[in-house]
Amino acid sequence: MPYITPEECLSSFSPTLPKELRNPELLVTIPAPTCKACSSKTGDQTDEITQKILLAFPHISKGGYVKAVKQGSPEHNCPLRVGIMLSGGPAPGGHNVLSGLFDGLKKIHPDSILLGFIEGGQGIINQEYVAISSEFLHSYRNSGGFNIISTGRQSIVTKDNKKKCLTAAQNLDLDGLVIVGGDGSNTATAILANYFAENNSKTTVVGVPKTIDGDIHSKYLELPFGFDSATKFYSNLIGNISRDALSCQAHYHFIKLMGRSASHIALECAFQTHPNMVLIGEEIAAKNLSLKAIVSEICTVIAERASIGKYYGVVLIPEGIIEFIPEIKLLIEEINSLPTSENIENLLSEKSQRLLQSFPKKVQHQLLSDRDAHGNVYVSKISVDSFLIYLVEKELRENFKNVPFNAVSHFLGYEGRCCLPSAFDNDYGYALGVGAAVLVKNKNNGYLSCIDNLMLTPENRNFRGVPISGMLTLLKNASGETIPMIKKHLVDISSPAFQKLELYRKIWSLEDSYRFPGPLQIQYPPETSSDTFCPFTLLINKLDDNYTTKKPALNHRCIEIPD
Ligand code: FBP
Repeated sequence: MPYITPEECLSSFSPTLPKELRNPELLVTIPAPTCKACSSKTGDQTDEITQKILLAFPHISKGGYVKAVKQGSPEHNCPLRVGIMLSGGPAPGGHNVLSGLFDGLKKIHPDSILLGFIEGGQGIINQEYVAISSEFLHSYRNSGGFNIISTGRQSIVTKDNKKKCLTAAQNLDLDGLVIVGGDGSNTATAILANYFAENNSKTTVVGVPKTIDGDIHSKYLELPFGFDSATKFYSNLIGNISRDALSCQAHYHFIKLMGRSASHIALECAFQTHPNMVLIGEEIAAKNLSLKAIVSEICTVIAERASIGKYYGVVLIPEGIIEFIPEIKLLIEEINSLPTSENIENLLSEKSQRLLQSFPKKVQHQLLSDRDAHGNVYVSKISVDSFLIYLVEKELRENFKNVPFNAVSHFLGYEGRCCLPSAFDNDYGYALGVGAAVLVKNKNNGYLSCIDNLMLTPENRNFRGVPISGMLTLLKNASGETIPMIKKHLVDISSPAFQKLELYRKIWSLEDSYRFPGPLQIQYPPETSSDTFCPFTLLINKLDDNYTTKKPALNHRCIEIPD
């Protein structure tokens, strides 16, 4: 077999579009007929939150879900000028969002122009951009990362920055602005869309759902792009580590997995690799498990394994877990409420001071000194993996008759969010990009490009435009103000996926049922079937009819009626 270079491999992959999105030049968006609540959105919605959101977003709250049908005639299409910005952490599949948007716009009219804003929000505020050409795009197609135009976390919705974005859109004569991001960025998409409309701007603002964390979810939005590749990439590494654990039989591997808050990544990687233990933040919160209880549970498994001659194992730990542990959550809230100062520990309550002093010096420092962009404790920087090792060692020494324990810590993070995209994310990202072009063409301001039925093969999936205003709810922001925001979608512990984990966990803890998924591939495996290419958690939840009909849209207020 001839050797194929990675570059040849990337350029040989040609994304498959859903049938519904082929010929974007002919597509018009029409209301998707199944959503009763959305079609009468301004009329009969009485709940207080909805009313407040309607009031806050009067210019973008009137439309319901849309789908695309072939009705237009290409000769009436005008060239479109569209800007795109990438926001927040990178996610595999992002370059294909740009590719899909570019190709979609060119099909709508060959003279359409795509401008890529450099470094996310900063680029639009400062009007720094690059005009995307076919040649420029070529080497980025199907590749990972966001390096084509890079990304940033600059807010675009402060009073000043909204104005600057509007000026940029006017100066550059934009018909559309596409924002690729997660819960925070898409909240910003809605705010900007409303602001642009209020100021009679011709620019249609649309969003694309992204984040490896998997924590943005709505009706017709089963997953953001990036989650599938990152979890497959991490699972390959976890499989390798498990193989080493089994080979040497000498170490416990504590593996911290990226994912700011929700534990979706850990849950999916557990199904992919069958570790001996996996902690789920949402479960800890629901069961109100203290740090002591968590440590004691881990020690019990280690002692049980030791009793059958096993002194090794694999433990998965979501990086966001720290915020779900009740007493640490309170401590963090207390630290966040205090102004940053040198002697902040002296300002804490006595209980919090005692708790803090029981932690290793490194963790104390991380809690007190590392702050994120909002001035809050930088939760994702805390080395929860070595912290747990420290506590487990101590507990085994003091209460488990000194069971032998030799641990190694790992952090799987940045390398996964910029890995090679899976075929799933390359198809998905490309379709989301074409969908965004269709939404701009049809002036669906404040909409999110969504692809539904992700467990089907790519050609059979469905395109939907989802009004972002319908995804908003009232939440407290970092400064304690209650404002409309998209709520992070957490692991639902009543979901079939979590129930399945509960069932298998006991077996995995003692038996070594490790799974070794191997390296991530850009092509689908031969004999493609959905159970080999789409995330297991999605598949398990979707296959349970009861669950999907009862909980079609967590956090979403729209009620669907059958056709
Ligand atoms: P997004 O939600 O912006 O996609 O970011 C995801 C993420 O990769 C998290 O998993 C992680 O906690 C965080 O970004 C790390 O952020 P930073 O780039 O600031 O270190």
